[in-house]
Amino acid sequence: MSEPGSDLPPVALTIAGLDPSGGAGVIADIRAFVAFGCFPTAAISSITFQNTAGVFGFSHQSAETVRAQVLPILEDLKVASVKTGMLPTREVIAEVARLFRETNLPSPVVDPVLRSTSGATLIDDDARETLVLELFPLARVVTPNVYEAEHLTGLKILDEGTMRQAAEKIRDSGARAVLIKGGHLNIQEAVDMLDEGGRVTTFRGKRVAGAQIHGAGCTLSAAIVACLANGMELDESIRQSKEFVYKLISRAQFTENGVRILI
Ligand code: PXL
Repeated sequence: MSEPGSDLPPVALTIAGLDPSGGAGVIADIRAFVAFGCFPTAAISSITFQNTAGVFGFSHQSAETVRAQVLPILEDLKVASVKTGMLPTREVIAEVARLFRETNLPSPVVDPVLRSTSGATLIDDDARETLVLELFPLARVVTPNVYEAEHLTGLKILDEGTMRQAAEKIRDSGARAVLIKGGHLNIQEAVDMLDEGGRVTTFRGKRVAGAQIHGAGCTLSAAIVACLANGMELDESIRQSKEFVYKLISRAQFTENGVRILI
């Protein structure tokens, strides 16, 4: 007989916000995990009240309720790969960092979520510094989009040169590796840039013209987590995840509010 648990698919964990309308946050993460054959687990950092038109409120979780969600998972399942998404407050960020330091969770993919596609702020102003100081040094890779990279660095990102500078600056603030998701950049291709300890790799893909797509950033980061859980290297995980997101974006559909979502 095989060891208990050894026949399970690779287990992926997301610690992130709930978008009940399904496009972003943990629901998007879980869909990506399942698409890559992972067993999905999730701890909710905040229940948001939103749809693609806007965010109408939140019920943030406390440090205790985040911890109380994560620990029983770890007692039961061997988590192969983890992602953090929306972490709304200083206390939640500090608790998540503590969980990474005190348990055998693998280094997370940290998606530094600052605001929703609809423009709502998803993190307290006084929590950004905690995210950088406490969580970036523990990350396998930090995955900001262009907006987030600009806010984290104070740089204006217009092209691949400024993307590279921003990636280096974020790495200087303590992250081992940084992937800037360039899908929002108004250039011909969808360019993502990985700076891993100073080694820069550029990933190029076709760009689908048009409006921003709710949840695309979460989905890319979650797909990377799933690929890492399957034992792929980081570069290969990014390549496969980009391909996956491109396919989803090319068949995205509009909601009643005229915003595109991945289906
Ligand atoms: O896409 C960023 C994001 C992350 N997490 C939650 C969100 C959003 C965007 O709306 O709602 C919960």
